[in-house]
Amino acid sequence: MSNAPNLAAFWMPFTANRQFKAAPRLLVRAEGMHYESADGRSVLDGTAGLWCCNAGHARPRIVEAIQKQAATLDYAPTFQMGHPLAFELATDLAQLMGGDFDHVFFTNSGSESVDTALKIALAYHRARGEGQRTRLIGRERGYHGVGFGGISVGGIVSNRKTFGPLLTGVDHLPHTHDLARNVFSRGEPEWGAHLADELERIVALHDASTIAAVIVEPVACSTGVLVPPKGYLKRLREICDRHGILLIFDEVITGFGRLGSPFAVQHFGVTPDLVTTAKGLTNGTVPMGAVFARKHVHDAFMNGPDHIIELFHGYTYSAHPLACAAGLATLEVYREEQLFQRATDLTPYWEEAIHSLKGAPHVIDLRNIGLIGAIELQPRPGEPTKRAYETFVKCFEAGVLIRTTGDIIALSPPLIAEKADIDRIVGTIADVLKTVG
Ligand code: PXG
Repeated sequence: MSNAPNLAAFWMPFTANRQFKAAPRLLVRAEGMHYESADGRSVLDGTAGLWCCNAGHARPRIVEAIQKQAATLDYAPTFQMGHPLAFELATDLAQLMGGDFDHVFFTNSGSESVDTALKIALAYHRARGEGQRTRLIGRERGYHGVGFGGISVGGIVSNRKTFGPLLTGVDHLPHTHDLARNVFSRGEPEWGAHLADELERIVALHDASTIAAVIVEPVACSTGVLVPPKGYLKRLREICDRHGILLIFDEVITGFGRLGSPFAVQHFGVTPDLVTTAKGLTNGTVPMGAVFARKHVHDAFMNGPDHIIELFHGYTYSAHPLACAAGLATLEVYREEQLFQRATDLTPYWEEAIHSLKGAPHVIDLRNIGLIGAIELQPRPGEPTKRAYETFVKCFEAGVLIRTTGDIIALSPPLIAEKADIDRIVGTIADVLKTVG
């Protein structure tokens, strides 16, 4: 590469910087289902970027909306000021979520959405005279972004162990992964609903009067796709109800059609009190997150004198005009192309394709839900992650972008994928696994 940039200055996130810079993988263009690499190769996107480009790349309607907005109103404050697109987008989102999720708080990322939801939960109880409810309950192997709130309730050891004591007053549910019982599950596994009852044990330990909220990903994706056991989420909801605890669904990945429904809320038929989102909200084009609050949560804040700010929280870029324009255009594309329905229609084909890898070298489990798939590999003895990483590099060289976490391959193609794209993603992985030691 003659025009290769100097790679030194960019301290890359969640990356082995020295390894990457010794053999970089640069993307220079994207359209539809494909990236183009710096060396001019077409790379099929098996991961929708980082689980965010649900409508595929460079969609003209979204591109044009961002361009037009940048030239019309580049920035406007939303503290004691406003601009129309923010209200329009919030209205559209509330409608898409349905139920009594009547209010939307804008952020700029999933991590900020999580922090916002946790703060709303604490402030909600205080506003109702239950300010002693300060405990937050997360789950082992959960990923809720990288803010101090998110890593505190999160359960990914590497993301936590380096950063000190984190938030105090946090406890964790057990994760739901059990290969001995649920190996090669299709959709929701049969075994494990009773793991929700661990919340009763946590309540008994701390007393319900000290617990503000439980936060879980409906499907735990970043940790390697842990699909909730049948009935598990419903049970969590029942226990939260019994004890006056708020339930937060972190839908940063499951939102916007990944499971075929607009949100996991509809897919599982379980209604939490708050929902965090980001990623697919703008199809990954402009950073934006949104927290959905049900009426009772929002209304608990609307009690004091009118001139008093109800929630001392927000970001310079909450409801940024470019993000709002991108969000509105994204929702139009989802609607007009019926992409959530498309994801539903593709799910059986996707499931068969993923499970066709049964018997492939190193594969110890396959699991799927909606347009999400996971291929768990046997780690190399004494060298965890290396087998999956090698698979990732070889797939990229063969023109397919996959994502790995530990020794698990996680797949989440854009919802515009064709069956032939699915065949290519899975076929490339099958071929590569034969060559990986
Ligand atoms: N919650 C969940 C459930 C997420 O998946 C976040 C919060 C944080 O979002 P931001 O926008 O702050 O990154 C996420 C992000 C991966 C991967 O490869 C997953 C995420 C981000 C980057 C990579 O699994 N999820």
